[in-house]
Amino acid sequence: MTVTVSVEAPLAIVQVDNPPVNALSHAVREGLMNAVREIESNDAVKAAVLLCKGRTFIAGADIREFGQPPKEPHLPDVINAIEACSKPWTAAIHGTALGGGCEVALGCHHRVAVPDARLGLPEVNLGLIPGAGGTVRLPRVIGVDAALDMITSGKPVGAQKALEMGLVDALSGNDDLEAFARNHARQTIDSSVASDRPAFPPAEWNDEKWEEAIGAIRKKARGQQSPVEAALAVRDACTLSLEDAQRAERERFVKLRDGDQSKALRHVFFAERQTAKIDELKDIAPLEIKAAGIIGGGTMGAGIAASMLLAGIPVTMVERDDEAADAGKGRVFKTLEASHKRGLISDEKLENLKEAFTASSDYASLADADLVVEAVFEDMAVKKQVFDALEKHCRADAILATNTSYLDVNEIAATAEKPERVIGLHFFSPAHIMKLLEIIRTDTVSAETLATGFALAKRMRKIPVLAGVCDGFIGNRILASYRKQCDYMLEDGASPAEIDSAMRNFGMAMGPFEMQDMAGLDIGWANRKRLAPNRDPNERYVKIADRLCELGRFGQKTGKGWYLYEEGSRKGKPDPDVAAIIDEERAKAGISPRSFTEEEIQNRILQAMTTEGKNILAEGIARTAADIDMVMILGYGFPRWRGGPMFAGGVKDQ
Ligand code: T1G
Ligand code: NAD
Repeated sequence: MTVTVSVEAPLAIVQVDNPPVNALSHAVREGLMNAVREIESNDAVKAAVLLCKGRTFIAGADIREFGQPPKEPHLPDVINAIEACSKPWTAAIHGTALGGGCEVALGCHHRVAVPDARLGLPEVNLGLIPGAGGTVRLPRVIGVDAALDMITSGKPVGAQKALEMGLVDALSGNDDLEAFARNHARQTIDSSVASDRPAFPPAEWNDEKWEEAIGAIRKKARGQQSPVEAALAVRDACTLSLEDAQRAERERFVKLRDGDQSKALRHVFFAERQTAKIDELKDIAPLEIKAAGIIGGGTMGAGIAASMLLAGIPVTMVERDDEAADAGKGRVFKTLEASHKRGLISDEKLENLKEAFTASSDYASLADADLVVEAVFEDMAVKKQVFDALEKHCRADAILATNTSYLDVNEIAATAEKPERVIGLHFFSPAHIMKLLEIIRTDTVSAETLATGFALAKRMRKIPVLAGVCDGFIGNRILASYRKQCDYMLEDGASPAEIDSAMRNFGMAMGPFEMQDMAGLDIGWANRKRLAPNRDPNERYVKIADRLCELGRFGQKTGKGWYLYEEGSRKGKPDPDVAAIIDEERAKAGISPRSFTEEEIQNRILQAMTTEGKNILAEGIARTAADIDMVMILGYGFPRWRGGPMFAGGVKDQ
């Protein structure tokens, strides 16, 4: 039974048991509605406790049901019935009371929680809004400002903060939630437990304040509808009757649920959880990573080291010489100190992490490392030298990984005496923040090595995506394909600013030219030079980017790239010198420039991504279209609410 009621007069204990997260499936909704009827009709029952078995309180509606015709009882009706019950209900919360779970708790008359519980309304992350009274009840419980922030950001709050906000009435101990909730419920029988609530509706929230708040939310949403709809629903809660506000909320919810953005975001929710489910690895035991090594303390080496330290893995860094080792250590410590400054780690934790890190130029210091990642120059000869040194100094069973962006990992593995332990671990910059990790499988890698890569990703709270060996793996290969389209449109008549603006309006975090200026034009230049000997002479080649690189215009780091960066400003300005170079190249190619619409720019780029993605799938470089979507969303700023280039391009896995 997914919902049971046990009467222990004067209490009734209502228990939900629907693994894995007690989602509000049809059976749960029906069970709760029956529980209300049973409690209402039993005179011996004076109060109720609602608790859940397993690891969490109700974590929301069952997202898997959204594609199917909704079945009664609908959640709003269940919650209204709980709230209308003449006997007070106390919700006993552990784990994560999210979405519909938080709304059920809000329908209860009282809420208690364990200290490490979290409560939230994350529906906006699924392209939805709370659809069962959350936008109407939450502002009445914690006030409009706090409710607006929780609902439009989708961010949960911890139990202590929830207590301070008035969202929960009391905190139990870590292990006595049920007993604590029973006792709290008994106290509610004579309604001796009162909850003070903020004045509602709040006088200060006038039309002007709403306009300002909604405008700010719309700007931040960058084209996603749900945060704006959520804000409008909260405004309805303040301006309409309770009944009308609930009706309006439901209408907004249904419209969003059946819309493209929510379908895309629900696709991403499940896609994110499938990338690590590799059938061939499910029975393979990964190697335990007790200590790691990093070769190279530059941008990536330092970022990966910091990310590993934050995941509790001690790190030994090796650089070319002691001076470079010190510089690498400085970058690692600077990253850890930044996390400390933002309150993510305590003073003590910061010291412990620093003690778990050493840097030197001595490869012998890697003798105990279980896994080593090299992040040295993107140069095959240098990487091969490093792997030679690793084979000499590391344990025979240590895993040797390369962070190369483009180079052939099979070629690197072929130099190793034990190629089965060589793998690609392609982190993204900044490595301690970006969640994407492309795990590159060579022709010779062992299942244990692969399984260890996935276990490392989970421990570092990264989203791993399995990729085969090719130029650029999945993400950089798709990036190269749509950058070509950008260069063609540039030479045909578009400007960098027009293309960047079109892609920002598409929902990308940054346009392709702004992105190059941030990452550095030299990386792409080095790749074009590397690929030049094998380039198809019949393929159109645009020289504009090379012209800029030949002038040393590498982007923000040189103050000039596609744009001009005055005195350290990160916001670039169009540069007439770049326009002149573009005009020269058009003239050489005999091109009369034409204009491009924003839609044409967006379609050309999306189509390039989807086409390259199909090639990557056909070649077996990626397992699924959903994996490709996750790479482009997590690594390249593709808007989540469009589902990824494959989903947006109509390519779905069977
Ligand atoms: N519905 C269906 N399946 C769900 C689910 C849900 N709400 N939440 C999780 N799962 C599955 C998930 O796919 C995975 O399955 C397994 O549970 C473990 O999840 C009316 C309309 C709760 C914090 O957005 O945030 O309520 O892969 O790997 O890391 O207004 O799951 O094992 O087969 O993520 O410990 C609102 C979504 C819904 C919460 C647990 N609720 N879930 O994290 O485990 S909309 C949410 C989460 C709604 C109301 C509206 C997390 C978690 P499988 P997991 P975890
Ligand atoms: P970087 O130039 O910032 O750092 C490279 C470091 O390697 C330098 O500190 C250098 O001193 C050190 N090094 C060189 N040879 C060495 C050797 N023999 N032994 C020990 N240390 C040595 O480069 P980066 O941006 O950190 O890139 C490193 C690798 O990561 C490259 O393969 C690059 O393609 C890849 N990568 C870079 C990014 C990025 O955005 N920068 C993203 C993903 C992957």
